[in-house]
Amino acid sequence: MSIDTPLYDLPAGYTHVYSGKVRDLYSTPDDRLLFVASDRISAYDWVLPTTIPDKGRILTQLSLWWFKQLEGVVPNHLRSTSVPAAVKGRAMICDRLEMLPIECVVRGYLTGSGLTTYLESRSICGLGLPPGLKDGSLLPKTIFTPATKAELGEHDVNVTFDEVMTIIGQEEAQELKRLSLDIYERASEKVRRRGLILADTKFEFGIGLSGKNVGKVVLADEVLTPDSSRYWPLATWAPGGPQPSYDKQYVRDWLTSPASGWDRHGNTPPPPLPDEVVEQTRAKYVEAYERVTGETFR
Ligand code: Q0Q
Repeated sequence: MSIDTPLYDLPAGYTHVYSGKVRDLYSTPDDRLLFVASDRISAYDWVLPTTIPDKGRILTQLSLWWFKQLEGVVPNHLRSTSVPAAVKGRAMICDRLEMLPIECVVRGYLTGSGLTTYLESRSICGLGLPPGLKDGSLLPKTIFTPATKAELGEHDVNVTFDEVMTIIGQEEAQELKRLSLDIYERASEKVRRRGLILADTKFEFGIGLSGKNVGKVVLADEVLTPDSSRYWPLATWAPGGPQPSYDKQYVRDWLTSPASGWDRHGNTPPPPLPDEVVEQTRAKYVEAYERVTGETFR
């Protein structure tokens, strides 16, 4: 997929702005943004050559469900779901915000890059943590661990809260932290009742440029999806080793099995996924949607 290949057959007036690993952004004829969730899937920092049918639609519907759950808690950038036919169900029309250059990561459990940093320094983003924590450990308290956004393909860089205040100012830094922790706690409690752990998540915020949200901190991007969050089944939670990824474990297991013939530590792109791995992975995304929302995915 070369960068100038049209991704979707959109009407005149929609202009491609940016593509991430699995999401695509367009400007609209009325100068808003069309936020599209593709069926692409990434693993081990690669975008796989095989897509997962309905992944974009499932994750968009989950974001929409969370935006509704968070009404009254935090303003959001969602403007409309009346999108072009080519991206029906997998896209949102969003207000254009002045994006804040901070990845607002909230962690209730220790894993991933947070675990790596903890093992090196027994701290994350300047926040000291007790000794003896393991992969998957519940943290003594939920922590806000911000990062600055990296270029496509690079990893975000952890920063301290003081650095966030220096970058965006004290008032907005404090609001990002307050909102991020509040949203995480509400979501974590809600999904735990459904037998899921929300281990960590990443929010993006911007400043409203018009209308009722002008000057306010506004929740942007996707929200609390399996792409921006780690969800674990509560029943199988066992600190001391890697917890199974709710949605990508089949993909990760196959890619690292002899069956794929792929070396994740090499520089060759991963091979196409077998049909059964695609089907199992789609089913996990549907299951995640239905467990979180309590609604049937249609
Ligand atoms: C904006 N992104 C992320 C992205 C690739 C999204 C710019 N409401 C907004 C948003 C949002 N969301 C953005 N800019 C202004 N107003 C979001 C990183 C990247 C595809 C989709 N980039």
